[in-house]
Amino acid sequence: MDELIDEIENIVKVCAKQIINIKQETIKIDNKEGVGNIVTQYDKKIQEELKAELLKLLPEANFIGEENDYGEILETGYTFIVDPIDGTTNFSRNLSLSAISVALLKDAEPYIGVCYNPYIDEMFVAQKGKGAYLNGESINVSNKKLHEGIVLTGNAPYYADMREKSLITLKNFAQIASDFRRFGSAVIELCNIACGRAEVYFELKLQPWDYAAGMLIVEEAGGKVTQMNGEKMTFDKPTSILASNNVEDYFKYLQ
Ligand code: 2AM
Ligand code: CA
Repeated sequence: MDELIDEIENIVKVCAKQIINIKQETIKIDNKEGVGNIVTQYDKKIQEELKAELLKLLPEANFIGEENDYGEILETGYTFIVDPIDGTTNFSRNLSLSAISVALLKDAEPYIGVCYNPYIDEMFVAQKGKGAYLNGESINVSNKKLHEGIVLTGNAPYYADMREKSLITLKNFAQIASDFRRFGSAVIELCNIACGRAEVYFELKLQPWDYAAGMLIVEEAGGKVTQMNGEKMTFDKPTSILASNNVEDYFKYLQ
């Protein structure tokens, strides 16, 4: 594995300490565009710290971060795509279900993914073609079929016009699956697919920083990640997502 992974892991772990150490009452919430789209001073602070340290590692890289830091994706060279706190709503409500996500694209394709859930000290990493790992142990998607499996869902609550379709899609899956869960962090949902804790995850609309790292971890763990229409994921604009253990054709459960 590229030693860049160890260096990125160390940067992420240091930045993540403040997520679990903050005093809930110090959180200041601002609203962004859309319904329920919030940001705290910690999202911005952690993004600035991550950016400073990651660009020391790769000064020639471009940087894209959820909190208003939108560089270009380099067609040739490195581009970081970072979500400083994925699951901001969970973070603001002390639900202990958030993660830091750092993707490093090489020539506009995912090359390294690092996702860290500091609440339970779970560090998921992957490098293109080199497999996926959880705290150093190799991981694989499950081999369960949907009827004995768990569906993870995002219901894109931020986009009122998608709510009905999200719930109908969840119903289509939930009528077959053994059960469903909703963690409120695309990164945590994707990493749970990668290590075989659940079988399929869908969300009607996510931003590239929500999935750029987690999708590589799922793919390197033997899973499949596409848009809900089967097309390749995009990194320059938001898209829907269907991530699975690739054990069956899950498209048949979609609208
Ligand atoms: P965030 O917490 O970093 O914003 C939950 O459904 C998932 O949706 C989370 O990963 C959340 O990321 C993401 N998400 C995507 N678009 C969002 C939006 N407009 N508002 C809030 N969360 C959004
Ligand atoms: Ca975020």
